[in-house]
Amino acid sequence: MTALLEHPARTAAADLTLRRGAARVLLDNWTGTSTVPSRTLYPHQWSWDSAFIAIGLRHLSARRAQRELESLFAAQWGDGRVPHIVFNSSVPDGAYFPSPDFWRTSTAGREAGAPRARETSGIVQPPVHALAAWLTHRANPRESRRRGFLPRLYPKLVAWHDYLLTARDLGGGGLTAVVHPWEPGMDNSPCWDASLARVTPADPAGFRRADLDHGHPADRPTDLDYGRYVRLAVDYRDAGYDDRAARHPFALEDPCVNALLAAGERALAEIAAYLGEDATVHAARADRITEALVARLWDDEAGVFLARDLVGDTLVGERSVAGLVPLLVPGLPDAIVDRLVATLDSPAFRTDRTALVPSYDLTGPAFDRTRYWRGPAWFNTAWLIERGLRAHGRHRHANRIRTAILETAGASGFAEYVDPTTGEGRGARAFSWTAALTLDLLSSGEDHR
Ligand code: 9WN
Repeated sequence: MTALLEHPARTAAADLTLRRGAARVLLDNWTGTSTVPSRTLYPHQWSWDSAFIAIGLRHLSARRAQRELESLFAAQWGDGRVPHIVFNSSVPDGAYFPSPDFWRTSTAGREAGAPRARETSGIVQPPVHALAAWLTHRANPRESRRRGFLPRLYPKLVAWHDYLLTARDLGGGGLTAVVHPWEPGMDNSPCWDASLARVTPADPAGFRRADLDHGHPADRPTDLDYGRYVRLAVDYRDAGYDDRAARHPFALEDPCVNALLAAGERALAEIAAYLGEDATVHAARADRITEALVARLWDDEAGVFLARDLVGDTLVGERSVAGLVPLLVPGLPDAIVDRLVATLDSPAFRTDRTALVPSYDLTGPAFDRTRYWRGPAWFNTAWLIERGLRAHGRHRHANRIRTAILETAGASGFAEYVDPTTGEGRGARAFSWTAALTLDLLSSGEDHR
């Protein structure tokens, strides 16, 4: 295991090299209107990737960061949803699965208000966008004002959160639900195993995975899981992506998604105040989501927030990094913050010794140090936890994670994720959010951002 605390302090020259490397990745992955997560594995625009990318890009070009978010929201649906993928029509269909001819949103999603002139997916990803918009604005308020960035984006962000808190409050408890494992952004987390087991997989002969052309089968989700992802997406599509008509056999409240929504409402309150709009509605919403998060998803014995399976109305007893992300929420009770910090240091996550924060409990029955969201450590979740720790004044822990991100990002060639026990890079390299968040930490230093 990497003993990160024993590493010498970074030098200015090392930081400059890292900054240049991160900038290079973002420049290479820019398409002219947005940034692909990876040139090989993910050749389109992804929703939460774009938000993390904007957070880093703002340090290179505030204008480009604004465009990153604007291009995503240009594909927003009439019902307020922001699709998890916006397809680039010049990329061949076979380059990524599922492709536009699978989702068929411009026809199947018509009633729900899918754009007619753009092809997108029909599901969503975590709402990091209001936070990204506010940080992007703050990077260069003059340029933001000149381009009318926030006045144009604010109503779209409000419609997006409205969709999540109305059409997607499937449990009726004031939280938003995910209806597909791709929605929380942690595709094959063990947290979904029991819920997914209820889903009959689609026939593997009916589709061809493109991810295995670039990713190693030992790192990626299994064929069985893919069959279930396809089944859920096909059924949602056949219900017209209508949340009232769809059956939603997979429906869970995820702590990371809801923490981001609470943090997003806080960011909307800042944006509203800046624009002279009513900020109190957003602050009140943030409070309500925070209360519901604690009431519905906190598990004191587990020491983390857990996902709630809405089909059986039970908490899922698997500890994952998603349950630590609520550290990001400003109004969290102190006792819960203390408990989460203790969990970070416990044998389950060992952030005193591991590289970054493992995506799943190191001592859990499904732990796998290489397979995607079943153990590997990701840079976006580490960045969110670093930010949360700092906001709660836990600077020693925040510094440790910051150091781990900076050390590991450069050494792994800006990997998509790393083996949490060694820090060795896995998945795609030159991965955009890894580069963007590295750049953000280098540019923002250890101060509160
Ligand atoms: C499916 C793009 C996305 C990330 C997700 C990550 C992975 C896609 C895939 O890549 O998901 O959306 O094909 O595996 O799990 O978090 O947004 O980087």
